[in-house]
Amino acid sequence: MGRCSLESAEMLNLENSVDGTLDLLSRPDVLTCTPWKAPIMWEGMFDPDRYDQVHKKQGSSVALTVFAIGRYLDAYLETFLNSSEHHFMLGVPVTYYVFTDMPEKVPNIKLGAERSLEIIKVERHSRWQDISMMRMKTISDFIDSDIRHRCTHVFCFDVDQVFTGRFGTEALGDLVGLLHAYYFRAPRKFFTYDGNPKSKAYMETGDFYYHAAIFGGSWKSVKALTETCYKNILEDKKNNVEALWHDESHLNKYFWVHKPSRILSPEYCWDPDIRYGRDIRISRLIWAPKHYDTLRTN
Ligand code: 5GW
Ligand code: MN
Repeated sequence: MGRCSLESAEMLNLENSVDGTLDLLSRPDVLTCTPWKAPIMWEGMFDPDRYDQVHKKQGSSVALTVFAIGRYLDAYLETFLNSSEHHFMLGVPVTYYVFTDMPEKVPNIKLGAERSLEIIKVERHSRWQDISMMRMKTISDFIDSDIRHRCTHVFCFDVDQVFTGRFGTEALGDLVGLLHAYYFRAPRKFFTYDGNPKSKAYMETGDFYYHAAIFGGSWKSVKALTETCYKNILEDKKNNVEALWHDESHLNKYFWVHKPSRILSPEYCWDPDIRYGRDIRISRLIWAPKHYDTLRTN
């Protein structure tokens, strides 16, 4: 990873006045801005309290969407939500949207002030690839019918993860992507984009390899992202193709065409099995252990 080519934060595309206070040179070990002048958020670059103050004043509010279908509910949901109560967007109002096929099994979580939880029943798709991909349609529909009336921003999460540090308002932006922990140190030729020209997710090259376990932004931008990805997934189905990494391939294509306005470093979604290195100064969220043998039986 090279240095940011910008001398100071004022040359960034500022989404928010407080972005002008980012210290892009405080992390010479990693890339802190993209060629299109969006910040890449690393520990040490920002003042968390300043971000909280500004977002409180602006009246930002966040929807967190998460799916817990079948065995993933018992395996992960309670730990995910409890840890989120300690670390996710503590400065602003949060609404959890839990999508599940078993509403009665959602655990009772003690929520902080200005935090609430909605449970939405969804059908269970029999193929796991469809469980993952069809999240795009469900989120898109729900932003239209509910979220856009109640929240300024939306963040979409995999459930098989645990918050371990601040995941705060510094992550809020118009269109937000996450650098995949396995690829951020790798050269572009190793990125596993979809390589089949018949798929709508096909791309020859890209900027970064983004991880589909977390994406977010303003409700409008997340609506556009999820709707487009869903339409492209459907088009692929019509043509009898499936992208290499399913929804993640479509997300990567979307971010190639529509550049994120803000990017989260892998500190925001780290796999503790990877060698840490000095570049990872904090893990704000970690991958939970995967039990594919018992969880992926369909
Ligand atoms: C089940 C088997 C194989 C793959 C996914 C599932 C599955 C996913 C499921 O049975 N129930 C479920 O709720 N999911 C949701 O989709 C979870 O929110 C999960 O975090 C997300 C993506 O699936 P993952 O986490 O297994 O995918 P990877 O890319 O993290 O391995
Ligand atoms: Mn996952």
